[in-house]
Amino acid sequence: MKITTDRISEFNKSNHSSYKTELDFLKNKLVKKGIDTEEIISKVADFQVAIPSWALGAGGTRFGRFSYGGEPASLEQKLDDIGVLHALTQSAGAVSLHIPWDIPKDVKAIKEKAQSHGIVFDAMNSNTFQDQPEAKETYKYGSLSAVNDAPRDYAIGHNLEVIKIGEELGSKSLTVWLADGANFPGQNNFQRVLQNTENSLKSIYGKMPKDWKMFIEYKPYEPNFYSTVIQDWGTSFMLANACGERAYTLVDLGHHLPNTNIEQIVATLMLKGKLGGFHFNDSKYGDDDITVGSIKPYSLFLIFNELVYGMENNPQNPDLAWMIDASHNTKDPLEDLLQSLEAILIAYTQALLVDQKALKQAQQENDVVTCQEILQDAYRTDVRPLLKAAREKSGAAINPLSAYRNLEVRKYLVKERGTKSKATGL
Ligand code: PSV
Ligand code: MN
Ligand code: MN
Repeated sequence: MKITTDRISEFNKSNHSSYKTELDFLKNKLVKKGIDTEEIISKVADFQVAIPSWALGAGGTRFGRFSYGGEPASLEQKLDDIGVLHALTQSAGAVSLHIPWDIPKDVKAIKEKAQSHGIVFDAMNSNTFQDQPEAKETYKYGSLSAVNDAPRDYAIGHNLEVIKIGEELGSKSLTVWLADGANFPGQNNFQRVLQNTENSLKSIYGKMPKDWKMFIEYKPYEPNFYSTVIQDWGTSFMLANACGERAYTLVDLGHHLPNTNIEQIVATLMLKGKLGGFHFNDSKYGDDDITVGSIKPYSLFLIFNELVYGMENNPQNPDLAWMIDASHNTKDPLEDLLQSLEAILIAYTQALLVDQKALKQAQQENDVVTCQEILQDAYRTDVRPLLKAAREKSGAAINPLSAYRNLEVRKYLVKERGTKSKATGL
């Protein structure tokens, strides 16, 4: 299904009148505070978030999986779905592929398909947490950390294969997330598995093309429940430093124990120039992978506040690879991704409203109350009219979710692909 610009502008016309009044009201308010609203609108219009190939089907749990109907059954169809998201929002112009779930059969055709939707290939994700049917070695007791050479070399080889596929597609980065760890005390020698992981990552890094980056994810638990080899940002940071300049830590919002101060982690990594990638989602308990901003929107704002500060003040940190990493069972996955994109842009816009100069002064004067007021004033601003303006500026739908429903996209996809099709994913 191709959503044309004509259909979007037609839809926008019918949504125009009320939003313009809201926008004028907000602009007036912000201009009085000395805020350049046009600059904010441009920044928001430029913000691009990659969509992971595994989020386009109804999410999996180990207990069951319920197809939503019309799920993409091939990589081409996944790109078509992202094409729908991008046409509606103009902020989802990238895909993050998972190998082996998305091995392209015809690279040229896949590249053409992506190009036709304005989609580029963001970070490639390797998978050493599942044994594939044809696998020659098992990852049952670890992959890059394994105590036996054979599975370790096999996992290294897989990562190199992923890089090769990524090179053909035009990707420039590899994301490594390891499930490696132990379920019981005594199972692993902590030092040995960490050293093995470092050596393995170094050997992948050494063979990566010189213009590629490596992103190292961390996660405190799951699937292992006693220990995880790359359990926290400190471990990831240390491994990235051991690998070299083009290796970075990747923060996934769901990969923290409850109440961890993620914004402080972000700030620390950016100061050191080592925050490379970012996975958005939300959680109540652990790696719940639910819709961005659905549980802790204020935390999301505080995290964005540090990201914006870092983007403005830390030239030593590279441009970030943004991605949504969510996947769950009950919603239409495309609607869910539209909600996530909305939440990301809302938090970003609110963070752009923070009066950094006034905040610095209040911090300098130890005026704690004013510091808090400044942040909360930005957070409590309903910035949605600015988002709508950004969307209109970039040719997207003013309200992507209602456009999606209005255009009956899902109905069309079910008609085309059937009710039982299933996408690969977690
Ligand atoms: C598993 O926790 C996970 O959600 C990681 O966050 C990865 O980024 C993703 O799977 C894909 O491998
Ligand atoms: Mn992730
Ligand atoms: Mn995860």
